[in-house]
Amino acid sequence: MIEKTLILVKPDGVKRGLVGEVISRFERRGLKIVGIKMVQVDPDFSKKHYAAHVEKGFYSGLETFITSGPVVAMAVEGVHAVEVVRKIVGSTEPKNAEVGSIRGDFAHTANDYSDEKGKATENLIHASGTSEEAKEEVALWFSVEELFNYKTSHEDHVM
Ligand code: FUP
Repeated sequence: MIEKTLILVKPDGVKRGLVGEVISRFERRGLKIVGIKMVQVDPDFSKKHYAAHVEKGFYSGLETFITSGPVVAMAVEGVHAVEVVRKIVGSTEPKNAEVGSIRGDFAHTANDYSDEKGKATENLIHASGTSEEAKEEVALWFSVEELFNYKTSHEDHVM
């Protein structure tokens, strides 16, 4: 099954200069970038993206974090892309992320530590959690005109 999924390099990743490193990890695995842009998220858009979390105690810190600087948003396409991307990214809480994953190689913080400080856990990346969520998130972040079809934009390269 070929599907699209949403990846964000969050403000911590952009500030740390990890955009290229992150992109290369998806590209070298064979996933195709079919949409990409740099975006300053505002509080309204944060509430749309994190609609499932708006009522939670950690939301306010999460909004402060995601609006703290630009993010790089990508739509990538591939076979079982949602599952493959989540593996490349690693466990949501960086302290639990496997070495070799993006979070496991570039972050180590934990929810208990950030909760204590009233801050979000800076975990470098957002990646859609399910195929359903991926469809909604790609549609929220990208217009039809901003998305490219890998079959035509990468036509001479098989997956
Ligand atoms: P994920 O499924 O990986 O998007 O992660 P969750 O839905 O569990 O959490 C959404 C975001 O909230 C994650 F980036 C982590 C962040 N978070 C905190 O910052 N603090 C918490 O205590 C819990 C989650």
